[in-house]
Amino acid sequence: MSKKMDVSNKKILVLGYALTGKSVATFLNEKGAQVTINDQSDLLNDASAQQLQAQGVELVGGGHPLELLDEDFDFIVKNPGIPYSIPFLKEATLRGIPIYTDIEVAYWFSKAPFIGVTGSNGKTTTTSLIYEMLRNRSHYQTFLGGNIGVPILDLIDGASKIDDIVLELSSFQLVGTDSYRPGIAVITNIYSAHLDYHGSHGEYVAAKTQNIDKLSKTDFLIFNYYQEELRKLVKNSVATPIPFTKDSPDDFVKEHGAYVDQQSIYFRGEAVAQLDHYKLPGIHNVENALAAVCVAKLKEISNDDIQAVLDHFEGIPHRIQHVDTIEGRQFYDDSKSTNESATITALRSFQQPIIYIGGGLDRGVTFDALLPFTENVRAAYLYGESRDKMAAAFNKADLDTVQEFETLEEATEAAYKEAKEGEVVLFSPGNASWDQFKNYELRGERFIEIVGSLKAQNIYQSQKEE
Ligand code: UMA
Repeated sequence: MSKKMDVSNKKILVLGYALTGKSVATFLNEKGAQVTINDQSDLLNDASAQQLQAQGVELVGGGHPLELLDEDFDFIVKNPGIPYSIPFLKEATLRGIPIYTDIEVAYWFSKAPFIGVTGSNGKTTTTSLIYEMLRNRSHYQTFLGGNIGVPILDLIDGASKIDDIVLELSSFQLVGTDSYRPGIAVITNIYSAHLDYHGSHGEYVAAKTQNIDKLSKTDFLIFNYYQEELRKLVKNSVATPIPFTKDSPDDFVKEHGAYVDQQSIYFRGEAVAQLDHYKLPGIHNVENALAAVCVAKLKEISNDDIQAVLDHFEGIPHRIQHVDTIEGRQFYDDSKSTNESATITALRSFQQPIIYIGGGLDRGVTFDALLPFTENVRAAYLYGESRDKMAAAFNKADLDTVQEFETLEEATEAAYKEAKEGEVVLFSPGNASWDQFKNYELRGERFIEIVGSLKAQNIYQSQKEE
């Protein structure tokens, strides 16, 4: 599938020097391009940037001077997080300089085909499930990368044409592609997200789905069947449609796609696997499993191997992850939730009463968006910078109690004491971690530790004895 582009002697600007920029600059430099790196931050103290400079790469740090564009670049490869609205990129667009992301560059060079997973929610889980289902094949290797945290250009030189690269793709990454075409495209779902970056829902949907018209007849398009917007787009594609649905399937889904009947997953009419031991909560995780099964069946993975993954997959660390069940109370860590939309997904995942813990960096959000999803929330324990704003929202719902604390430790202890048998204690902060933690991983690990030490205190036993 490789559409090899000769970049030797091309003049290329790598915009942004975080994970992606490092990988792009290193890759293109090795391929003989004339690379310039430009980042808003000072690159002087970055050892890897200095190393690249020693190999002939030009460094421009501390801002994006418009004069840099006079240097006649053939194209720009930007880090996905940099918005198109910055003056530098507006000017580059006006001058007609192509702006790509690393995904497009990878497509030019990769010998291995891509399985590209995108959508508003469930991308990381679906990508990981697919990877787990494919990775143990004896004659083929499977690679995992993209938005999940591994830049794709770090992978492609190791992958041959019989291998597969499973990619989680954000709208930020897709909007910078042109010829990129996955052999299997998966769209988990489309809701409104990242409107600050893309401008409007229409532009966001266009970014997520712009590759649909690039697919050819030999490609597959796996999609959430009962999403009207998606169905319309899929109708215009020549790729083979593979629908999946958590709802009752019509004849088209039964014949061509995946669905659930009485805890069994069916693909094209065949019972493939059971969900009895599947640990991920919520109906959205059933959809993620369905999408992954579609890919696995297309790749001829055995039903036994699919079942083994569904039975043992523990979920993504810190993403609605089961921590422990203590005296009938279930504890979940969703520290990866850094915004309202992720917390909404978490709240919708449980039918049991929820003792909610949240809070974190104050970004001025009101949290009213959570209100329609508080039906199962019995009590809320809020901490950190955003606790007042969150409390103001939760006080509008009909909860038994809403309490505020300074730290995660205090909030968790109070929530722990409040929880009754049969209830879920859900830590889904809904805010970035940076007011009290270095990142969401450390925040989640701290939550798990706190739950562990409260368990050791045997509080529920003493409550029973009182
Ligand atoms: N920068 C500028 N000028 C600006 C703004 C930023 O020079 O005006 C520079 C910053 O100084 C920094 C770099 O650009 O050096 C930041 O780039 P980035 O945010 O794209 O960071 P990366 O480390 O390259 O991470 C990206 C993805 N991040 C985003 O899309 C925001 C990572 O996804 C991804 O794992 C990684 O590439 C590898 O593919 C993270 C993410 O949050 C997990 N994704 C969003 C999400 O999932 O919602 C889309």
